[in-house]
Formats: sequence, C-alpha cells, structure tokens
Amino acid sequence: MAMTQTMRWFGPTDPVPLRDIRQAGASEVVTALHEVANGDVWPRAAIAARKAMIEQAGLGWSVVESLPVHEAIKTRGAERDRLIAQYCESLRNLAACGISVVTYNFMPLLDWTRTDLAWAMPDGALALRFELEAVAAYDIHILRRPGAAADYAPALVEAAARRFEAMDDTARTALARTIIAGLPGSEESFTQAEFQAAIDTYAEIGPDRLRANHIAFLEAVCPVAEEVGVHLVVHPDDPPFPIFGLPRTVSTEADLADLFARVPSRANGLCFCAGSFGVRADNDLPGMVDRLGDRIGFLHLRSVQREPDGAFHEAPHLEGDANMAAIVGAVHRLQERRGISLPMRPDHGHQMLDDLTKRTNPGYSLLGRMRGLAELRGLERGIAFARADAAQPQINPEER
Ligand code: CS2
Ligand code: MN
Repeated sequence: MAMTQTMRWFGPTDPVPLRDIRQAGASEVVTALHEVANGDVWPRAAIAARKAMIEQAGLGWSVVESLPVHEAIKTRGAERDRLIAQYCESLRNLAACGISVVTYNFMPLLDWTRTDLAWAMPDGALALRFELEAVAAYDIHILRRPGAAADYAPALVEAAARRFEAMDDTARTALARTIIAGLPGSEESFTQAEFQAAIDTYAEIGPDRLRANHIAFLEAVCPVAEEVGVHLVVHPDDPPFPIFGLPRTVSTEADLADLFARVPSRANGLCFCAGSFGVRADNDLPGMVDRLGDRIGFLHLRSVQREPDGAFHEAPHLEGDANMAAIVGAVHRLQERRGISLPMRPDHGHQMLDDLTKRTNPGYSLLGRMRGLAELRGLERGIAFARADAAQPQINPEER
C-alpha cells in the first residue's frame, strides 16, 4: 500500500493555489482554518465550506494541521476549562465533516523556530537554518532575558557576544523578527516586550508540570476524539531541546513512549516529523517508526543536516542526516502490518528556481516541496518494487 501524498496549504490566502498542489501530484492537502482565532470553536459550516473548496479543486482534506492548543491549556491558566470544551467542540465539528486526523503541538509560546530563512545552499537554493549561536546572541543581548547566559556553554556565550557586536541595527532587528514574529502556521507572534512577558508565564513551569498539563489535556480531549473517531497526533518539538529557558517535553522517543503509557487511549497519537526528531543524533528515526508505529497517524518526511554547536539546516529531502530510505522502508512495513495508507507530506522545501523571485511563505514555496514530494514518491515506489521482487520465488539463473 502506498502512502497518501499530501501538501500543506495555508488556505485561500496561500500564494500556492490548490491547482498547483494537484499538479505536484498530491491527492490531499493538510490545512487549518487559520482565520479562526486560537481557542475559538471551528464552526461546522466553515469546515464544510473549506472542504468543498478543496474537493472542487480535485483534492481531499482528511488531516488538519493544526488545531492549536491555547497557551492557557499549556500553562493550565484560568480559561483552561472553557478552552478545552471549545477544543472538543471543534473536534466534533471536524469529525462531522469527515476529518480523521488532527495535528497539534505542545510547544510553549513558539511553534517552530529558525534564525535564518534564506540561507544559500551551494546550488543557490535557499534553505531555513537554525543556529544556537544566533539564538544565544538574541537571548542574551537583544531580549536580555534574566539569567540567559547560564543556559549556554561558555564558548557559545563568547561567540554570541562577538556575533552581536558584529551585527548592525538592521541585522539585529531582522534576527529578532525571524525568531519571534511567527513562522508560517504559527499561532503566536510577539513583540519583544510581549515575548518576555510570555516567557514569564512559564517561570513556575518546568518539564514535569508541562508534561502533567499535556497529560491532563489529553485525558480531557481523548474521550471525545475516540467517540467521534479522530486520531489526535502530536507534532514533536522543533528544535527538540529547550530554548529561552522554556520546557520541552515532546523531543525524544522516551518522551513519546511515556506519553502513550500515561494516556493509553487509541486517540492519542503521533505526527512523526523526521525533520524535528532528526535534529537530535540520539533519535533513531527508523527504529522510532518501528517502535512507535501503532501510534503514528501522519508523517512529515523531511531531513535536516546537523552542524557543529547545535546548528542545523534543512537538507534536500533525501539528503542530510536522516536515512530517508530506511525511514520509508519502515513506514512501508508499518502500513502493511496495519493494513492502512498513512498520510505524509514533504516539509520545508528549499526556495528555488522561479520561486526565488516570488513572494513565498518561508519553507512553503511550491517548487522545493514539489521536488521533495517527487523524490519521496520515487523512493517509495522503488522500495515497494524491491520488496515485492525480493518476495518472488527465486529462479535458478540456469533456468532463466
Ligand atoms: C510544521 C509545524 O512547519 C512546520 O514545522 O511542521 O508548524 C507543525 O505544523 C506544528 O508544530 C503542528 O502543530
Ligand atoms: Mn514537521
């Protein structure tokens, strides 16, 4: 069985139209009602109308990315119970419209974080990049978060100081914007003062409390998800380690194994993002597909190239540190075992070719993702062929 090929679409305002996604060879989009404020209920009629628009273009919509979890749920703030009830209402409305997979994350404040949105690859395409040194320069010298320097190795603190000195005001503002202004799909974007105030709401929340809040969230919503037949899949932390002193709890295989043990509901699932998990060399990606496979409801098949000092950039989908052939091989076996086709998408493509001169959402221009999807599709076909071929009875070469 082949994976279901999807691409992310940011809705009617996305510069990439549905027609282009169809021509790229995807059969479905994954999307969200980005116009609904974080925490509000997604109305059934609005979901149905968006679905009809997608189907009109010859595509399907069965995976939501994302139904955001409000900060007051992550921090267990005052509005929490009302927000959870509204989350459940949205799940019911989505299920009524035929949506079966709902993606979310449990990262404090920032969804994914990068420090450079246009890093030139040797071939002239532009990639997204994360440098811990740039984060440290921002954190210690621009944000001036109390105690920030203690969170970085001494050599990194020194490098960050040199780096900050070498930046002019424009470069400093650009770096701050890149980090806190909100990347595509993020529900939060901050000014500097707002960001520090938001960080302060986590002053009393370490990893244990964040994990407890996550478990409490799942215990409240999974019964509804189960009842209406929705698979809730958590997207891992990106990057998968703490930044700005904020706790991280969805970064490793052990984190996920613990989460599934604590909330056994079958609605409690995983969006396996090879790019996010792959930033850590200690995450064994194909092994995680094997071992966490029963929980996987959605796949982001991208690869990062790790660099020294906690930096990484987005590699072409089949390059970089992820062994994509081994991952897709594991997915293939998993689908066979479960008798299902899993939705997957390319992620964070390079800005390349004609897209270099267009207005694009960083990471979400068409051509780089189209290249990624085509490569993944070819890889999967090759793996399926090789497996079927290996299963054939061997013919004695003399009888050929
Ligand atoms: C996405 C995430 O672009 C990306 O990195 O994978 O924004 C993802 O959609 C969210 O974290 C899921 O809630
Ligand atoms: Mn991802």
